[in-house]
Amino acid sequence: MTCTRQASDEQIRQAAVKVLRLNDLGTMTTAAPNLYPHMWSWDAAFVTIGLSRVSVPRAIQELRTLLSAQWSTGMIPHIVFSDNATGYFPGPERWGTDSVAARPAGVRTSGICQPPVHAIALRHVVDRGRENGGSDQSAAEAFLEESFEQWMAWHRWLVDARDPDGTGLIEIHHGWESGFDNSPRWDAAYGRVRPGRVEPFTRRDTLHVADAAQRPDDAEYTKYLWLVQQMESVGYDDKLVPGLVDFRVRDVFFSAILAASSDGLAGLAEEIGHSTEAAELRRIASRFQNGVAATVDPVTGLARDYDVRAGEWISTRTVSGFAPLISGGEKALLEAQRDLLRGPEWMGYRGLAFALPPSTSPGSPAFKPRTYWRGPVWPFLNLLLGWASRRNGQEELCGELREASLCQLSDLAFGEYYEPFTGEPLGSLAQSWTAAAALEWLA
Ligand code: 9YW
Repeated sequence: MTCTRQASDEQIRQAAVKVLRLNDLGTMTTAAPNLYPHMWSWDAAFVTIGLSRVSVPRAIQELRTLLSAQWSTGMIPHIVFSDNATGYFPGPERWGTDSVAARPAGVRTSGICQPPVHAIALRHVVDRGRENGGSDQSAAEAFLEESFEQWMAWHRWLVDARDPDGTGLIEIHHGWESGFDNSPRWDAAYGRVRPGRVEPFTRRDTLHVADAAQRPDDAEYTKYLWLVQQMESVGYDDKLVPGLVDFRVRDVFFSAILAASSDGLAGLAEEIGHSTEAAELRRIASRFQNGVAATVDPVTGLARDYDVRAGEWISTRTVSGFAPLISGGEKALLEAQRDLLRGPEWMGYRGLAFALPPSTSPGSPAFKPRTYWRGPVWPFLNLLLGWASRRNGQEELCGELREASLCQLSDLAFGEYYEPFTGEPLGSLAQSWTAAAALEWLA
């Protein structure tokens, strides 16, 4: 598919830098100007990747701010609240985390986590530092030394608290932990959630988008808050939550990211002489890589999540089915996945505005082209797929994702997500991780 860009590389670069500047509060970049006025954990990792192309010290600061919110358990919370805590619902009061002892003093956070993309971002920071040399290099290398144990604690917490039985898959307790909030992946699991009495609430997300129908509906939102209430009732205690929470799913995409990040962190560990930790991280990487590979549906070729409470595989056709491309694995599996991704159900679906994978396959009955995680294309995910395909030696796929992404992002809107067939930017505009993805693609 050929595509005509609406702006030059330099115009895209300048506009993307402007978005990151606009959303920069000094020591944290908000995920979006109005809709998300705080730091989100996995957004921060992508933002770091983009920032490292502009300023290595500022990129380091982003990760440092995130780490300042790490709980003593090792968990990195999914939201680090800025002082403007009123700008988003649910804020820290609703999360009830102020009384949790594991939370570091002076930082307000949510009580759950998001996919661990951070070590991949750290690798980018170190590489950019070394390319630039001088003070960038020394700052990046010093940060690696200084922060290493904290990343290690994060990966160990995930393994111990979220996969105590050694399945090779990470268990999540809220759709928000997946980062794919209302994806049809979670419909059956949410279908079994029966909320008790939920404290009254007023949403704010629907105030900031043109069309509320693009967002999760109120019934979905009530369930999201019910799960928060359940976890909050036991102070987010890792030992107690699994026994009481109504949502327990092994998330294949999250697990794949843990595999990829652990492998990346192992490489960094070796470079600074932490060989014991490097070996531990390689074991984690291979355990989760195997866990991911074992979920692949022999009929569809897509990886699957597993609903722990129902004892069922989840076979909805979403982009998370390409988890093996992220975790890495055997050549035959990676080739089959690549072919599927490029095929007629995904990047090659007839009529797409850009040859980029929709979050849910348009061939799936669950597909909704304008609704959040139910169909739209998410640009940051394409960057992650591109990064992984290059690591996998699949240069051609990476090139195709790059070309189509830059064409999409040349509208300079930096949408949160895009309608797959019209190419219309939806959700928030000037979304930070979308701008960051553009900067990295341009490099
Ligand atoms: C919410 C910030 C976050 C992302 C999630 C995405 C959305 C909204 O926005 O969540 O209210 O939590 O689903 O992946 O981190 O960009």
